[in-house]
Amino acid sequence: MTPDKVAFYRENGFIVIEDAVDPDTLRGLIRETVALCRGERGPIQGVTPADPSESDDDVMKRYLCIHFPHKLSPVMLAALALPSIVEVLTAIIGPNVKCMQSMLFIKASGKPGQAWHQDEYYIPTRDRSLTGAWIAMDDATVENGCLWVIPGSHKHGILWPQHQQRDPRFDCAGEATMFPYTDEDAVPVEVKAGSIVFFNGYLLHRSLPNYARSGYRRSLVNHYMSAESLLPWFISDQVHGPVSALDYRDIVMIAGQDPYAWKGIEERAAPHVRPSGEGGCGNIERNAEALKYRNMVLLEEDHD
Ligand SMILES: O=C(O)CCC(=O)C(=O)O
Repeated sequence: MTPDKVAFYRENGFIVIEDAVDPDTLRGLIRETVALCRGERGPIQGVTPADPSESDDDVMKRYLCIHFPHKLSPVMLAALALPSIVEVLTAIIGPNVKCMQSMLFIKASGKPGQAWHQDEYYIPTRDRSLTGAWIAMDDATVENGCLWVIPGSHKHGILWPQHQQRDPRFDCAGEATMFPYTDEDAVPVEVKAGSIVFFNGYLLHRSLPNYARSGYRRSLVNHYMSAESLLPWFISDQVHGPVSALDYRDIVMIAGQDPYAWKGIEERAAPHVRPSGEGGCGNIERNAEALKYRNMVLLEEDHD
């Protein structure tokens, strides 16, 4: 990470580092993706263990995204702290860095994208250190549903209100609204397999469906922040005690010292499949309490 790369990141809110993952590691991540989807690494809420007669393709096509794969897979756990990731994050966050989340996108042909959003909306670091590392396991293209970002949109430091959208191009996650940009301000982030896209938690970004006729757009996305800051994070509609609510401690240190090591580590997040929306977004209504907590409003059918 040269000073001009850091400056580019600060200005634009993202940076692509090419060849950040070596081919062996990449092959290992792809093998592990298959094993997780087959249910071979342990139970994942929403994953049906595969029958030996089912092909890897048939099994991977079932899932859009698995949250917290590092909880079950030592390979995904090791990928949180790849040398290239540590180098970049210590340059843009600081010497002490913790990870609180991983997400494994499989996104087979035909699977939806995710609407405009800011990751800080979901993971409230509030110290503006939240950084995603989006590891491309396949070449990511406009056709197969790469990331799109609005360069510089992180600079406002504003969390734009989210509403629940029902656009069939997107999964069930909410959509940011009221921001002063249009789709024309967005740029696609097409990258080769083995590249990592680092992006700021306030950066507006989205992805479109995988429109390719076949294949996947697999990526492992990990989230990090400064270890000095507390993380008052509720996950979904789970209810936690007062101490947990003040500081989410289901973390993995990837660089430096943990100033709060004395608190220990808690098991809070469980691996689960993200609802893709293809069978409807029934979870949205079920999670009404969680939506209320996040001040998210359900979009009325006749809403413009
Ligand atoms: O990879 C995608 O399709 C969406 C990823 C994303 O928006 C995120 O990691 O916040």
